[in-house]
This record gives sequence, C-alpha cells and structure tokens, in this order.
Amino acid sequence: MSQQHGTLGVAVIGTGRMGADHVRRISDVISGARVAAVVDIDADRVKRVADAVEGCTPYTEPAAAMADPDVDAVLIASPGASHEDALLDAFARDLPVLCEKPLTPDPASALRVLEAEQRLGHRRVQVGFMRRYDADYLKLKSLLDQGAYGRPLMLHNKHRNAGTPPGFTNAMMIHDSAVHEIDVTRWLLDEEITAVRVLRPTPLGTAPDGLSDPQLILFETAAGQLVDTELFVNCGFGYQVSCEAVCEGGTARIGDDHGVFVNAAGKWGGSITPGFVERFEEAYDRQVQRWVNATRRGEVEGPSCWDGYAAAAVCAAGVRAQATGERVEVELGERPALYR
Ligand code: ISE
Repeated sequence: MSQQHGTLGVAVIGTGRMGADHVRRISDVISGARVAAVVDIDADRVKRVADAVEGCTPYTEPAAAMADPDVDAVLIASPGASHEDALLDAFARDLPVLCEKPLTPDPASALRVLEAEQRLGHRRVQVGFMRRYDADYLKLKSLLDQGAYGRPLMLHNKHRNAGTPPGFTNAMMIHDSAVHEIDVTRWLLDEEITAVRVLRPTPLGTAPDGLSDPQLILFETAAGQLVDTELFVNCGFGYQVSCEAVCEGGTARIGDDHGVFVNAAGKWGGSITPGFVERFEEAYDRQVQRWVNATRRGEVEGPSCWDGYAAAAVCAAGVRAQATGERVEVELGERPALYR
C-alpha cells in the first residue's frame, strides 16, 4: 500500500452521479482513504473532478489509473456494462475493489468474474449492495438471525421511486431497481431465490412510453418462503422503501418514513425523502467506510462476487418472467468453496 498521508489511495472509476458522490464521500465524509485517481471516458469531466481534489490524477482508462503507484484500491461506479473489464484489470494487479451494483449486467459475465476471482485464490471484491449497511435493515437482519419471532415465512416489500430518468425500461425495473430486493431477500433470509413471477396491473396513465409501471414481483426461495415486491418507479410523491418480515411468531417492519413528525392545522405527518441518495446516504457512508477499514486490515467482507452473480441470475429470470408472464425458475450454478 502506498499509504500516502497514511491513507488508502482509491481510484474512483466513473464520475457520474454515484461516482461523483463517492468522490465527495471519500474526500469529505469518511476516514482512512483519499481519492488518488478518477477515471471517466469524458476527458473534460474527469479533469474537472480531479482538479477539485488535492493530489488526484485524472485518467480516461481504468487500467492506466490502476497502474498509478498512488492507487491501492478501486471503487467502480461506471455503468454496469463496463464492470467486467474494470474488475479483470483490478484482478490483474490484485487490487481490492468496491464495485457498485450490478456486479455485471448478466449471469454469463458475472460467472466469468467469479471464475477470475477464484483463480486469484482469494476474495478481492465487495459488491455495492448498500441496503445491507442501512441501520433499519441491519436491525431487521439481526432480529431474524436471532430468531426473535421464529422462522420467517414471507417478506412484503415496497420500492417506490418518485420518477425515472429518460430511457428507463421494463428490464431496468428488474436490473436497476428490483435487484435491491433480490439481494435483500437472499441476505435477510439466507436463502437462494429459486423462481420469479411478475404481475403487471394496468399501468399508470402517465407512465413513460412502453413502461409497465407499477409491477408486482414474486420470489420463491429454496426454503419455500414467498417474497412480494411492489415496484412503482414513477409514483410521483417521493422515494419509499419498506420491508415487512412475516414470521411464525410475529412480524417486523422497517422503512416507514422516519424523521420529524408534525401535528399542525388539524393534520399530522412528515416528509418523504426525494431519492435513494438521500434515503440511503448513511448506508453509503457506512458501506464505503467498512470497505476502507477492511481493506486497510488486508481483509474483504460484505456482499461477494457470488452475491453479484446470484443477483444477476435472478434478474435474468425476472426479465423473462416479466416478458412472458410465466413463472420462471432461476438457473444458478454451485456455490464455489471461496464463497461458502
Ligand atoms: C437505482 O439505480 C437505485 O439503485 C435505487 O436504489 C433504486 O431505487 C432505483 O430504482 C434504481 O434506478
């Protein structure tokens, strides 16, 4: 580790919305790391980002940034289709990686990454499923692990976005949005998802062209649990994510909007967070801090390449279920020893 200023030198790949937010987070919020390099195919943008951070070098190629002697670790926040190449470049230098979800966009490429990491002989990647670092989800996970209410039978999820960016498609509702419920289901229940169904009610009148919004997604797990998710990505009123676990001896629910509750003028209520960056801000901070701490100890923790691959396999089944209206079984390989 170059340990310039006693800190971990991170190359942030991708300077779009998430990448820029991570540059800010590493520079101003968390400790133990600094942004040593930034990468973007847009040379002007990457230079602007680098100029605002002391000691940061701009690059347009991930491999070039990884060869910089000040770079000890890599945070990948570029579009999903470019992740495989960046991950393989990082493996070639045996660099630790925090990779934003998705690991890669499809199971075949995720499997190639999984195999490449196994060839290294040790884990190198933490996948950015940030909900695992959210305080409420962590409490729910701990209750379920303790068996506080007995065996979980079902999960009911809601995932609502105020709106979608231009070009958002039905498949993206699975790959970009439902992928979080896929990971949360596998993590909370500690079970693989075995089959997916997608039901589509008459869409919202104002839904963008071609988008079937909202949708109801149903997962079956290997232990016979059922998990439903209302996915509504143009609800118009804000960002809402919730999860209720129905167990043999009780239920536990998280995600009801917290914050300040007001009683005034004959009404009660509070406000709804506008988007995921605000709602999960602390989870993102905790995720990156935990990655930096583990990396500095020479360890790797958190969601693995196996979790990224399993999510990609469920997404592929989900997209088929969405297109056909059929129940689609998930095709998942054997979990390799490195990820057990
Ligand atoms: C986005 O990519 C996210 O990760 C958000 O958490 C999710 O709510 C949104 O639907 C996705 O597009």
